[in-house]
Formats: sequence, structure tokens, C-alpha cells
Amino acid sequence: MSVVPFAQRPQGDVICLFDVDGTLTPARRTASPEILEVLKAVRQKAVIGFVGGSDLPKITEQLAVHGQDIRDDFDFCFAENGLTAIRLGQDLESQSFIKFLGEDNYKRLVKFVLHYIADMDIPIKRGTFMEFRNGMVNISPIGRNASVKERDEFEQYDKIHKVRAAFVEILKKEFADLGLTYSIGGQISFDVFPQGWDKTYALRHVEKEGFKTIHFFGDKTYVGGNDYEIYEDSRTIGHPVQSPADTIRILKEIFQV
Ligand code: M1P
Repeated sequence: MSVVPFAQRPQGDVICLFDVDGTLTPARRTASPEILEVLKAVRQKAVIGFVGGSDLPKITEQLAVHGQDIRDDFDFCFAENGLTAIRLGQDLESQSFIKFLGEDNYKRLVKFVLHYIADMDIPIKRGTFMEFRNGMVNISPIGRNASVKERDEFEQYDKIHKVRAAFVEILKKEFADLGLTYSIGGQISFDVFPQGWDKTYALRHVEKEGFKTIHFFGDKTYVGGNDYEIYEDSRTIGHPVQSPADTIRILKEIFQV
């Protein structure tokens, strides 16, 4: 696929980075034709990329709704906060959670987490309670195999009982020696990664390009949300959004598309 070089786009020194869940799509659901059209139009003018907490296969399910290669639709693809990074279809260099932690510490973490979840009394449990990814682990008390309805119910339950927040506090104490960050970014789980490997990690890849302006759009821009650090970063112009419709509205205002 031929892509217009950044320098030949009218605003090629401007990049828009987007969170995925709640910003480009409803949580863990697919993108609408409207937002995909607007992104395409913005890409004619400026440079676009996503910065998701999820791994690449999940983000692909959400954004590549016609079965296309997601690498063709975005100039930059940042999954796992940028620990999986792609520029114009080419993989960029990356680090790994397991290398950072070492096998022994990782085993300690797995053992503790699975014991804790086994003893947790919540209304329902499904499967895949801990998902190992390149730059993080994702931990879910209900399990990642929960259906959409079960996810929505768990999210409501957790708003009242705060089981994820309590779990995170316990992990912070138990693994204080490991230098980890815990981020509750979605509906049913939280991510665990080394300090500094939040979404600002992705900025090290775009910084090298010398963009004049880096816009960031996210829905969880409040303290403790997984968009907070990149939204607050002095290198970005942050746009807090409530929904994909809000993202479309702001893009239309900025780029007249
Ligand atoms: O992108 C936000 C989060 O999306 C998913 O969260 P959940 O399954 O809890 O809704 C996960 O992929 C998580 O890693 C990610 O941060």
C-alpha cells in the first residue's frame, strides 16, 4: 500500500495519537464506519497513530473491522502502551516485561496473583485470569473470557465493591521491591508494568520524528486513569473525550474534515 510521506501532507509536522477504548471505539467493541472515515480524512492532512493499553491482536479486532491489516490504516501503531510499536508497517525496537522482571520474580507474581484470585469471592468467574503480554501482564478477577454482558455486570459490581482497587493495593505492598505500576484502564482487569512504561513510553518513538505538535485524545485522563500521564505530558496537547463521537467532533474542528 502506498502512503503519502509525512513531509508531503499539508500538516505533516502534526501527529494525532488516540487511545482506543472509549476514544476510538466503545470499550472492547469495534470502531464505527464514521470514525474510520474521519481518521482517513485526517491522515490525508496530518499523521495519525493509536496508543492502546491492549495488545495488538485485540486492538486489531476493534479497529480493523474489514479484516484489513491495521498497520495499513495508521502511521503509528502502539499497543501495550508502545511496548509493541510499529511505524509505517515496520516494527520498532521494543523491551519486554519478563526481561525486566526476571523469571523468578515473575513466578513469584504469578503464584501470588492466582492464589489471590482463587480465594476471591465475586459473583462469577470465567477463564484467563492473568494474560502475559510483551510489555505487561493483564490481571482480571472475573477472567478475560467473560462475555460482553458479564463484563458490563462486573464493571458495575466493581464500581461498588472496588475489588480491583483493593487487589492493586495488596500487590503494591507485596511487590514493593519490583518497581511496578498498576493501571485500571478497562472494565474487568488492570495492567501491571514497570514504572515509566505507561503511555508516555510511546512518545519516545514519535519524539525522534521532530513533530511540531503532538495531539493526544483519551477518555481516562484523570489521575489514576491509563491516559493520565500522556495527557499531562508537556510534549502533548491533551484532549479529554467522553466518547468516540466526541473525538470525531474535535477532529472536525481542528482539521476541518
Ligand atoms: O485499553 C484499556 C484496557 O482494555 C482492556 O481492559 P478490560 O479488558 O479490563 O476492559 C485490556 O486490554 C487492558 O489491558 C487495557 O488497558
